[in-house]
Amino acid sequence: MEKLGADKVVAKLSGWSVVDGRDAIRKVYEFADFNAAWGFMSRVAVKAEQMDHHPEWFNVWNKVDVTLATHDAGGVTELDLTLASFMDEIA
Ligand code: H2B
Repeated sequence: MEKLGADKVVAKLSGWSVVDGRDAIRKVYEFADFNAAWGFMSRVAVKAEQMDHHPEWFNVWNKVDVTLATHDAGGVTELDLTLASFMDEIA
């Protein structure tokens, strides 16, 4: 899969930033409580399985810290843009 690059992809999104020293994008989502955060993660998990494209993420109570990159490509691709857009849509 062709690398688009983190810079180009964050320009098309809102609230995402380029990870320091790596071709990857990151966003921290904040929800009302753990239940809302976990609901979000559950829906993203189903989508990730369908896409065979999985987030790197870290959850503490109502926060979900997400990093996206395409490991096979060694950088940010269309798959990351698609998954990030899905996350923004349902958050
Ligand atoms: N997720 C992400 N983020 N990048 C990948 O390159 C990737 C993946 N590859 N999920 C898939 C699964 C690969 O590891 C398996 C073997 O298809």
